[in-house]
Amino acid sequence: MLGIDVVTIFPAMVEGPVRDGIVRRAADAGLVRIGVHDLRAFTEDRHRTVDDAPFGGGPGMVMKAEPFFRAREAVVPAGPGPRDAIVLLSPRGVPFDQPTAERYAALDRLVLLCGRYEGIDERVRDGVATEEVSLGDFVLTGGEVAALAVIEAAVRLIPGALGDEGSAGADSFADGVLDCPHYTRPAVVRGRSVPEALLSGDHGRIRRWRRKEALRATRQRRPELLRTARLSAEDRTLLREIEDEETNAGVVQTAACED
Ligand code: JDE
Repeated sequence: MLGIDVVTIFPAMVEGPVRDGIVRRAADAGLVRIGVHDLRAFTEDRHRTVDDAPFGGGPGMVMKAEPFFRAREAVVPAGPGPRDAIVLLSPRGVPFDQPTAERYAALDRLVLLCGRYEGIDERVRDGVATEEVSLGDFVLTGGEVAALAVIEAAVRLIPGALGDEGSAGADSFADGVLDCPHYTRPAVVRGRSVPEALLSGDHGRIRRWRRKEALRATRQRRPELLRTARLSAEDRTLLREIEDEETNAGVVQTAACED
């Protein structure tokens, strides 16, 4: 069973969200164990100091290394084995993605280290963390929200965690392309109709429409994904159709402009 331990100076920021939803259900079902640890419990001084001024000067504060070393010794006393990861969340990390979530879901132990302030003493990276990941090119005030995102992404991939809400197999990214659009009743909302193919009852046509719209969204929004996606011969035909539609749309527009 996967055990997740979060080390943070704001345990309440993490405890609330993990005691709800899919993550709580997975924990109740015995599919995952989640522990939240207050970094201040691993300080030694009377003031429970977790940060200090940067060597070399400059603004802001840096998180001290020693409390993280002590937290690691308490949480993983023997040190990380090959089926464990000790992950520092930070904008300096390698991008977190679906394959990383899949790898974490299959671990024995996932330790998430949350930093705050302007950064963290580099010796935590060198001596405690086994890897450093980033959610994206933006800066949060702390790693807690990033840790929660990593927990959700991994826990929902544990077999049985999604229950009867279905399998993770049809997600965006499951095969490297974005998900198709979805519709539910009624068939017309504020004058906006459901695409005709979805009402046709023709399962071959519906499947083709969904795949084409998934590819269209990926091409428009995340074209770089198409270079690594697993594309079938039919996918390539659908992409050629999409390209032709765009060319034709351009011609119509140009003609309309000339009037
Ligand atoms: C995680 N994507 C973004 C933020 C930080 C200026 C101010 C703050 C451990 O070191 C950190 C961690 C964090 C929190 O995580 C993120 C994040 N994925 O922001 C800073 C850096 N520069 C430092």
